[in-house]
Amino acid sequence: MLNSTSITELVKTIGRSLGFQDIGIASINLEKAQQHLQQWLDEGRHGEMSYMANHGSKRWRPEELVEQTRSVISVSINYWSDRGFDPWQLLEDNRRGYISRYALGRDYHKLMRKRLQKMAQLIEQEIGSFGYRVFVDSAPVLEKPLATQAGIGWIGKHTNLVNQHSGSWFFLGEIYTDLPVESDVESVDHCGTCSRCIDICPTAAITAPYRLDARLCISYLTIELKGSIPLELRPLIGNRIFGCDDCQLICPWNRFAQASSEPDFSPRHGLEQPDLLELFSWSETEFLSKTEGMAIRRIGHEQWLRNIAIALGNSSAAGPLKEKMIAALKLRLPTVISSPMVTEHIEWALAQLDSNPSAAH
Ligand code: B12
Ligand code: SF4
Repeated sequence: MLNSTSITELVKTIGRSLGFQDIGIASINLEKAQQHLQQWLDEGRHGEMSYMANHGSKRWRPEELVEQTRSVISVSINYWSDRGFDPWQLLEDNRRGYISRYALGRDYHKLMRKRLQKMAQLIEQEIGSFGYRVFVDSAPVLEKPLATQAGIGWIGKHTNLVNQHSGSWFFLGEIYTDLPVESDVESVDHCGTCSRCIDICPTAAITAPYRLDARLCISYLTIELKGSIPLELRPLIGNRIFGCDDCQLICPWNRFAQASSEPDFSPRHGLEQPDLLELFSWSETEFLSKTEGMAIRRIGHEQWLRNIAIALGNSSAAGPLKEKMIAALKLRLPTVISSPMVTEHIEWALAQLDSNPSAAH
């Protein structure tokens, strides 16, 4: 058996050969993160994401989630690529919707899980059998604190993990192991006095540095929230129809973002600057087939229509475009009458367009 340092080197070499950008070893003491998580839950900031409160101490005690765990291999994979246009302009576009960058390509969960599995097998080939389990997002795992402890980056004021050399456009994944390997040095916070993410957030969801009220975050509202979106937040959502990137787009560290080399993360079906009316016209069958293999599919057709209705209602389109939007919204009413939730959002959008002074009849 190799010694601890050699295993660490081996793990990193194998990880890099599989296309992970950063690989580190985390210690499994998550006491500080547990306190913050507990406070966040006590304040109800997780909203309807009840899974964040379930599973008890398994989330902060890796050895309770997977017995015998002694260390965690944490990895990151970049998903960013230049869209070839200014995202801020798209956010102001009356006709188009904004889908967050992470969701434009193939759903990362499957891709990363498979690759982590492969990584563990390759390590086994070199050092012999060991105990492990791989995770990406779905299990009760504190991915960001683990990645910080593995030296991959620090939790920024917007609460995303930031890396000094590559910014924050990356996903995280883990291998829980029973290997007795030494941990990497924990990353240091480099946010300094910058508060651009806090200032830019459309809904003031970052209530203080490092503190996010998920109930206000557009990512939560458009993806996680299943029911009606609170009335007072709808105008602030603008044309963001799936997730939100504003706090990352403004972050100075993303000047260093490296384009992803994963063809699977390339944008699909022209969804990087989609036409709202076209998306709104998709039948459920079209929605399911066009979003196959993508994270967007998880929200289902009803939530999809709900989100686009809000974007249409927020458009300041005038003249024929406004008329087309009104017609499209009205056309949907009889067909979605079985969904009071969507109907209510369409009625809200029609009222918004009607009261919009810049939009002439
Ligand atoms: C729940 C969740 C959400 C929720 C809540 C987000 C959140 N900040 O918790 C919602 C739906 C809003 C969300 C949105 C997004 N998410 Co998300 N989400 C998660 C999930 C499942 C759990 C995160 C968690 O543990 N939250 C618990 C709270 C307590 O943690 P926290 O807010 O980060 O707070 C930490 C610190 O800020 C600090 N802290 C808290 N309070 C205080 C107070 C003080 C004084 C101090 C100093 C520190 C401090 O300690 C806390 C614990 O470490 C993870 C996957 C996973 N299993 O880890 C993905 C994950 C975090 N999401 C991810 C992504 C990509 C996103 C989006 C960018 C998607 C998008 N474009 O729309 C947005 C980003 C929004 C944002 N600004 O964070 C990636 C992030 C990758 C990265 N580079 O960081 C993850 C890691 C998934 C993955 N496998 O890649 N997400
Ligand atoms: S993702 Fe958008 S809404 Fe959520 S904290 Fe960042 S800027 Fe605010």
